[in-house]
Amino acid sequence: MISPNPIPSGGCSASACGSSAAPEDMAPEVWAKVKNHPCYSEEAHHYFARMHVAVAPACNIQCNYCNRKYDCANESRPGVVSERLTPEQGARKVLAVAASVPQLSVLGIAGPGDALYDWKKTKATFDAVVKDLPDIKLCISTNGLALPDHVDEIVAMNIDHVTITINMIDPEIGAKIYPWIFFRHKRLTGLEAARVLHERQMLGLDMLVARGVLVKVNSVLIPGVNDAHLIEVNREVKKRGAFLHNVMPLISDPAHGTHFGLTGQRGPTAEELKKVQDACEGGAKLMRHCRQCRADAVGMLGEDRGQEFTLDKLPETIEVDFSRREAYRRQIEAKRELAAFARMEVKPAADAKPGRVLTVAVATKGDNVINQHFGHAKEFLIYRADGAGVKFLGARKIEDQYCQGGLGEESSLSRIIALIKDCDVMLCAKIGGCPKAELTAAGIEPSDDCAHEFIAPSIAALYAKRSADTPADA
Ligand code: CLF
Ligand code: SF4
Repeated sequence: MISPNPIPSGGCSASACGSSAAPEDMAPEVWAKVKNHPCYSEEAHHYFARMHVAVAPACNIQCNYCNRKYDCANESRPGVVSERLTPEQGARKVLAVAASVPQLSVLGIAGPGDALYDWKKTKATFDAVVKDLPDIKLCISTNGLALPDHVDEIVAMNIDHVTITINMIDPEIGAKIYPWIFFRHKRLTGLEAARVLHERQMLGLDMLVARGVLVKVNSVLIPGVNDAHLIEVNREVKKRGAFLHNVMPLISDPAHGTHFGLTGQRGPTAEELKKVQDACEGGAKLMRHCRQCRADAVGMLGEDRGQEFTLDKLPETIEVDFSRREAYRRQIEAKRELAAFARMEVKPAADAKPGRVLTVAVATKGDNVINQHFGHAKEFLIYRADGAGVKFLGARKIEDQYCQGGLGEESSLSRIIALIKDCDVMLCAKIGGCPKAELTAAGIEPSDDCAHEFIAPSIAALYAKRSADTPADA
């Protein structure tokens, strides 16, 4: 098996086999746009970080899952934004993060309101950032109502990535999600509000696709409201040229003070979410690695370093070392080449019995490698291996790590086991005797045998070994 450790100094020609080349199902110009974007490329999220700045607090619609005291639920898990920033403060914060986080490749504006309704602040922030940080990608999240009015500026500013939250294409369903919108100086309610919002979302999507902007569609899965409907949303946005579809679970809690929270509307279970995602397969390509990050998130997806970069902690003078950022990107290209070689080894098992499946939880810090200790893992990446190959299913967040202050926490161990109870194997860089025994007793095979190896080839090898060890008709 190819190991990630010995990075060759020269590497092979990128066009022949390295990951600088686009994947087979993607045009090179599209790959050039997404290859460093951690949300638009599942592969990139192993290597690159995003940050949001909360500069746009105003919104032009009301969603039943939103309370404006909290982050925009379009793109964020509910939780108060630590700081609302002016465009100048936001730009300063971006520079400070870029100076110390070389992985930073994308700046997104995703709430706590609507980035396009609050356009002056969004634009002022982006203008200030690109002046000093030309290698950053710009990204916007919007409810879509104001989108058609801003497409020309979006294109002119090289904003290649726009997310539209589309929860319905049927206004009857929309009326259950949006009590009102504010459009052309008027407040509209009920069916009329939902119809106008729907028309504007579709128009904005069409206009962006026509101009070559990559559109991701986020849909909030609301059980009993739009769960059965989201497959129609998926098919419609595919037809219109959306690049990705991200079906994300409603987060609902009375403590958040939202209409849904206060009226008992629950969010979906992990199984219900997976069922809808699986039903959508075959249409618009699904994003499965979303972490529902905050509107002021900083860092790799799944980590939030926002508290390291609050205004009071920003240095007086900020200097970005561009050679360090460039060196990081070169290093990633080398890692990608190696990972691409490794993926070539991931072949479907020719003798796999139909239906034989291996579900694997992986502890990783990034780089596509099994490199995290079990006790330090903040999340697991879940993969499924079958006769067709190895597929990424999604990330599961660990609320409290097993190892805290050097000691193992019994109560968190049982929660972690419950989190991955459907997995056959757990792969990590290191695991102690006690958690190992408890995982084994729960029917999950823990292993650190593949420590510091690439994820997918390790799972493929494990699957092949299991297939060889088990009689075909077992
Ligand atoms: Fe931010 Fe959204 Fe841009 Fe990413 S997040 S504006 S596309 S840079 Fe990403 Fe976060 Fe999921 Fe959003 S993981 S919530 S999809
Ligand atoms: Fe809240 Fe975002 Fe909906 Fe506006 S678009 S109401 S900020 S969730």
